[in-house]
Amino acid sequence: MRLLASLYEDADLPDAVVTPSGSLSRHALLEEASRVADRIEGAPIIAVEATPDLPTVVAVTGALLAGVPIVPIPPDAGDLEREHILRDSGAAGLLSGGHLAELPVARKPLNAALVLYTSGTTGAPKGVVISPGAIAADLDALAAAWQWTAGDTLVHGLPLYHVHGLVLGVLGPLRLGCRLIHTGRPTPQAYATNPGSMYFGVPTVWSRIAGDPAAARALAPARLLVSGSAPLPVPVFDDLAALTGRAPVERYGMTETLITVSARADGERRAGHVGRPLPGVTTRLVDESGAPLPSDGETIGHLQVRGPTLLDGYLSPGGVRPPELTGGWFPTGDVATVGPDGWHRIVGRASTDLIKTGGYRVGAGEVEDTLLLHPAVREAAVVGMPHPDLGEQITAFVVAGPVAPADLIDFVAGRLAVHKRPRAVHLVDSLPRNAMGKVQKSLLLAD
Ligand code: MLC
Ligand code: AMP
Repeated sequence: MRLLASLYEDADLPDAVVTPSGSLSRHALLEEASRVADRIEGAPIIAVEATPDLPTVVAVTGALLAGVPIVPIPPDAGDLEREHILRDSGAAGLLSGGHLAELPVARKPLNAALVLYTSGTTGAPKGVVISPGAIAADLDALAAAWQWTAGDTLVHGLPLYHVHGLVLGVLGPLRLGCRLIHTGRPTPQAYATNPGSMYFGVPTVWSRIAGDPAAARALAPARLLVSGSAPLPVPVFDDLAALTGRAPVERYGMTETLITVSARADGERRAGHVGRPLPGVTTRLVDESGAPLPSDGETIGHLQVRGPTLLDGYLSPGGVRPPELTGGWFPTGDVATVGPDGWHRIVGRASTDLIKTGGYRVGAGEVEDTLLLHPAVREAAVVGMPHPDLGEQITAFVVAGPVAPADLIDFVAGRLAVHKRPRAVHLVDSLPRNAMGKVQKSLLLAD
């Protein structure tokens, strides 16, 4: 079955994709996307300016029709991040608002659907290469778990350059044939005023909705409120359940594996837990040496996943570098418990250098490297401080000459995607270091 199966159905669907600036029927989307496909046919890879709007949906659909891999660019990406993604991906062109700009760089043809740039603990973001088969397997597994059908209307306002908003939030509806209402931004007001049967959000979105009881109550008619991309605080789970009469469905995943674990539409929803593996996915816990640990609901271990939704690899100058798997197992970098009943609880991340803020993954190293480009900055250490709204708040400790914290925040916001800016900068005389000279981030987190 083709990835965007619903587009090939004879029946038109009015308002198949609705956005604040306009909507398209299924046939109109196919027509517009086919025009894009004709223009980019044969390109090895194409960048898309991923504004949360119709032109992005048309561009992504067109590229998939043409079999051309897409690299989405965060629309607010600063020059450093934008240039890195365009250069590293070797994109042959940039589709932006319906226009195609040709780019000088290009690479060998690549057999993939998406290349999503995502942060590691150090260095610049890497391009994760995702196949059409992995996406199809993931969407079909989610359709089964959530009883997600053509009869649904999905509402969300998530960004269109990550797995959550793009793969689940756009390719999901286009594969399964359900309506999509994209609200532009994921505000409580926008969710409350757009009726749907399913809503997607990151915990920050759900926390803001739970903090606006009238907006939360407006979601009561929905079938499914789905939370993912970061831990959903138990009080937010409880408030949503009380206000909407429906406990949220939590699911867990990452760019490299797509969504792998979820609660079921027709099953239990358990606060603080993300459910059981999707059909076709298996998981296990291992210790530091890689030895398997028991699924007793108490033992905490490193979570590994195996299945058809895994990445093909990381984009490299020569092609695609396969991930380092042990017997097919992908190390998620998350620390979890698994109960005898298969329910997973994500305890945290193994590294303090991967921050989750507002559902966005941000590598401390990338922010530190950017701060160090500022002429006044001599040393920088970045951590994710616990934060009631964002989950974690990017916080920088900086040794610098005379400079205002606000200037350093703007400096990062202008070079990377805006959400990677520190929200707090503390100017300090020195950073706590151990005998080896390594910054002791646990001491900064304890401040
Ligand atoms: C603020 N702004 C600045 C600025 N400070 N601009 C320039 N310089 C500065 N110093 C502007 C921003 O550009 C933006 O403008 C506005 O201020 C608000 O930005 P913000 O403060 O960052 O928004 P915030 O309210 O914090 O956003 C919360 C949020 C957002 C929840 C809406 O974090 C979000 O969309 N998160 C979703 C992340 C996500 O989709 N993750 C999925 C990853 S996939 P303007 O113009 O925009 O108003 C994954 C796999 C899985 O994890 O399991 O799903
Ligand atoms: P990303 O690569 O942006 O897709 O981020 C993936 C990471 O988000 C995972 O490794 C987890 O740390 C985190 N994550 C995703 N979903 C959940 C969830 N439901 N609960 C807790 N953490 C989550």
